[in-house]
Amino acid sequence: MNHNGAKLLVTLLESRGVTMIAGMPGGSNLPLYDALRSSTIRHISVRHEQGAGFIAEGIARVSDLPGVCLATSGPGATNLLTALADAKKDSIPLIAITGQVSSGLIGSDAFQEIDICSMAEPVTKKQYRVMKPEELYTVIPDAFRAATGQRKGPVLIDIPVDVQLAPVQDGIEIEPDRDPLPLSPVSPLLFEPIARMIESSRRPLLYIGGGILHSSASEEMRRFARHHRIPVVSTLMGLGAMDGDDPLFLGMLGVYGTRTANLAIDEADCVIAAGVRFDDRATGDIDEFCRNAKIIHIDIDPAEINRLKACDLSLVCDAKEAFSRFNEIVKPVKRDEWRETVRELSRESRALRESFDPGDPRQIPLLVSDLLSPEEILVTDVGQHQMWVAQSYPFRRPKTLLTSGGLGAMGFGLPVAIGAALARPDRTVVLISGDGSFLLNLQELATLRECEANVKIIILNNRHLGLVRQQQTLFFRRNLYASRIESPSDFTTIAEGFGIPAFAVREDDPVRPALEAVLYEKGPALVDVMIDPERMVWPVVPSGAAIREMIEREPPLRV
Ligand SMILES: Cc1ncc(C[n+]2csc(CCOP(=O)(O)OP(=O)(O)O)c2C)c(N)n1
Repeated sequence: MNHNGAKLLVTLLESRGVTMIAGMPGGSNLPLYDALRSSTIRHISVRHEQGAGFIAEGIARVSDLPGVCLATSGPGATNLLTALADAKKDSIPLIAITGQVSSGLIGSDAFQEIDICSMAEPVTKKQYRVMKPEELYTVIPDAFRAATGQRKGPVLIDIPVDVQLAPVQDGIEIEPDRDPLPLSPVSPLLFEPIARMIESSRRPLLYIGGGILHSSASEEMRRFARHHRIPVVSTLMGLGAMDGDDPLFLGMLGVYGTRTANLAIDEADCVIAAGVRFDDRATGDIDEFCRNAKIIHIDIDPAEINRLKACDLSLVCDAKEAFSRFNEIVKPVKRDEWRETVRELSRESRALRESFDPGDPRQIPLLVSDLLSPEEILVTDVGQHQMWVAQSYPFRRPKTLLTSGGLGAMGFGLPVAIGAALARPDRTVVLISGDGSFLLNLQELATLRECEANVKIIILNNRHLGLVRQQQTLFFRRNLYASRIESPSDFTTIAEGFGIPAFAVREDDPVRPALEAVLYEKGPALVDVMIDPERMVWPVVPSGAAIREMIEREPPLRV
């Protein structure tokens, strides 16, 4: 008998390849901190547990390992919930460890006692309450399998403080690291009808999402699209899977999608939907979505098939395997008319990028892309800036965009950028945020300074909750209420207060020199760029409308 539950947990995490944990100590997890002190795992001290959850997500989003975060019971644990929900919606592997009050006090409404397992139930794949330290021998491998298996996601492990302190018998073998359970092989016969459907279509189109990135299927999917000259549209989560500069790529579809993507999918007669969930942000009115097309749905999660939209053929399969197979069996077909239509749309989408006027906020992501190599990582927060980035930044490589797709959580940006930069010190990580979102986890500037992660922050500052202002303008008779930031914050002074070098760009100042200063500065830096608050995200699809019914500019005000 030579160690306790806490030491055992840390040893098991080390054995799974965990090198970093983000967290904050408190009464119910102090034995874990005691054990971490002498471990090889680097601890990242956050200023708010939501930051810990998002830092862990940042680590997971750029690596193949789950991110790990740690909080105390009660408020520490509840502060993790937003990040867990975010990870669940975007299928990000995350292991959240929470301390719990002593097992004898559970159920007594003790100080900082919260039933976090019940609270986390809808936002995690699995929850574990560990009541004996020896259970960790099975809980930890199971938790890693659940987080990384098939459709990835978050899990929660709750450990009462007395279980962390309880002595552990030596001599139990640590289960060697195992890959998640492999999917049962897909019968080759199932690919055939899909291949025939694609071959017989006149206007096929690929509708791709985050699933392509999760299964590292970009290369196979790109080969398939190029070989058959099939155009590609992407969800927000799928950006980077197809090369943003490829003439076959028609952009992001959906409510804030590009005109070209929305028109193309409306015209297609066969839509190959791969690694997507038919999210309402992508589909608009789901009944009208793909109205002219047969739908082939490929997804690793059987629960997604026919969940929101009935398909004609489906395949429950890893996307990499699916496209490898299609690359072997789908025969090329001549489709001259469709090729011409796609060429036109592609020309239009290119021309659009070149026609931005100087005050167009989409110029800024474009400028950033000029200054960065395609491998660098871009993180966004949530709002207009997120949509401008998605519409204009030509993501060329997989996993170079990190964004809160499913949950749309403001405050995601800074901590996720920190996690990504810690996991990929070889990359530059650029955060494009809004002045509203940035304030939600601003305290993590202290973490950024402390861990010296290479994060460059660009705030597109419109002195508004811009996307809210846009909706109030378009759909609430311009009744702007609570969307104007009445006392704008001085972000350069704030950043400097945290020890981060900062620059400001006024509305008519040139942006490029400041961007260069920030991007080429060694270590973290921030630039606060003033933009015109009147700018909108165009096109936009009104709530409930079909995505072809885009509003392409502001309609006259009807009072
Ligand atoms: C945590 C959270 N609260 C509220 C919202 C609703 N919301 C969506 S976008 C937005 C405004 C974002 O403002 P800002 O970050 O300044 O970005 P902008 O739209 O101006 O680019 C709000 C309040 C949200 N997505 N997340």
